Order: sequence, then structure tokens, then C-alpha cells
Amino acid sequence: MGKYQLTVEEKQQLDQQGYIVIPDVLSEEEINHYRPRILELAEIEQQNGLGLVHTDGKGQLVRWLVNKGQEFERLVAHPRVVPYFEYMLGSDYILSTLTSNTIRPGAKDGGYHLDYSLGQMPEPLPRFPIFANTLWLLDDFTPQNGGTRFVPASHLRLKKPPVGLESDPEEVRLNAPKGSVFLFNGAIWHSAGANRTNCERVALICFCGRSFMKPQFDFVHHLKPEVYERASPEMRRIYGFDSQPRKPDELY
Ligand SMILES: O=C(O)CCC(=O)C(=O)O
Repeated sequence: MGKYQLTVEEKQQLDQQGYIVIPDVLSEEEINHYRPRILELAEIEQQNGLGLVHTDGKGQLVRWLVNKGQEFERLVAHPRVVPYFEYMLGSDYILSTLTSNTIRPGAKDGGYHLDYSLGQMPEPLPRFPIFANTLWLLDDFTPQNGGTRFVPASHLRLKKPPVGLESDPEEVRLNAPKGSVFLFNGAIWHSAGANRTNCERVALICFCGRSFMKPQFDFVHHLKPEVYERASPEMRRIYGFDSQPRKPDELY
């Protein structure tokens, strides 16, 4: 089977609205594996004093998933998602981070932001996408349980969200079933939403950028050797091995 080609409507959706929901990417079996595993890793990191918590301790990231279990390598070049990243970022795009985000009951709305390193750029921001993020939903996301809040088409404003902005009149909250992937332009104003339920909301995050942008994490120098050994040429490219600055013996 050939590589999936985005439809005209999907391209328009991404160009004009800056996001898309790709349905049924993860199976029930995968969800039933990843979700408890992420909660377990989060718990272990907390107990070891390495928990990366945010939102008053009610949100938690687990970083470097590719070094924390072979099962996460499947996300790196997932055939259902790669064509969308390629459309957004070019066929040589690279991984910036592979992480999870858990939003626990009682968490408040996160603060609007753009994804690394767009927040450091001067305005007007570039017109073309340079980063794209994906949330792989391990729960049904709703406006009540921490579903991501975001401002459709805000990438076209070419601006960063004003510091402290609490909400935007055009804001929406993600309502999508578990197993789907929410892919968005990193320049969309967004944050995790408040969780007003009594259950955690969990997502895997695969965040990618154009090959000429510095990634958030250095996979080239810090992948476990066995992860590198197992990687296909496409995965090694995504980890960034084909887009490194030249060494002294590479004159051209
Ligand atoms: O977990 C979420 O809903 C949002 C995650 C997020 O803001 C990010 O990855 O930049």
C-alpha cells in the first residue's frame, strides 16, 4: 500500500484552521497498554524525586519516552501520522520531543503558549509552519476533563498570546475520542484545559519541527544505543541524525 495522501479538505483544514483530528490511530489494546504504563512511569519518577510536575502539581510530563520502553518507538514514524507531519514540515522533518502529559483531577487551565521555540521568536512569526505537535489521546478528551483548549486559526495572527491572557473569544476545547491524534501547528495558541472530573486525562505527545530548527531534546547524542540500533533509516532521520551541523572533516 502506498503512502497516504492528504485530501484537499485536510490540507485546507490544516492551512486555514491549523489543526486536525486523525481518528482511530491507536487500538484499544495499545491504549490499554500505554495509559497504565504512563501512569506507572509518572509514579516512579515522582517517587524518585524526578517527577516533572506543572499546574500546581496536578499536571505531569514524562519525557524521553523512547529511552523508557521499546513500545514508544512505534510512535516515532507511525504511518498514519507521518504524512501529516510531512505536509506541515517537509519530508525531512525531525523529532523535537516524545513525552506524555497527564492532567489530574482539580488541575486548572494551563497558560496559553506556542510550542518551543516559537515563543522565543520575534513577531511577526513566520507564515509557514515550523513546528507541529501531536497529542495521542489515551482518554476521551472533553471540555470537562482537561481537553486541550486552543484558538483555531490563531497561527494566522503571526503573534504570540499576550502574557497572562486567560481566554480568547474564539477558544474551543478539544472533544475527541481516545485513540485519535490531535495534530496542530505549533503556532496555534493552546494549553491543557482544566480537569473538573475525578479521573486523570492522559496523552502521549510527539512534537516535531523542520530539520533546520534546533530540537528541544538531543536525541542524536542521548538515545540509548539499542534504540539507535533498532531504528530504521526513516526513524534515524526523524531522530535528527541526517540534519546535524557538519564536522571538521566534512568540508562541503
Ligand atoms: O496536554 C495538553 O492538552 C496540551 C499539551 C501542550 O500544551 C503542549 O504539548 O505544548
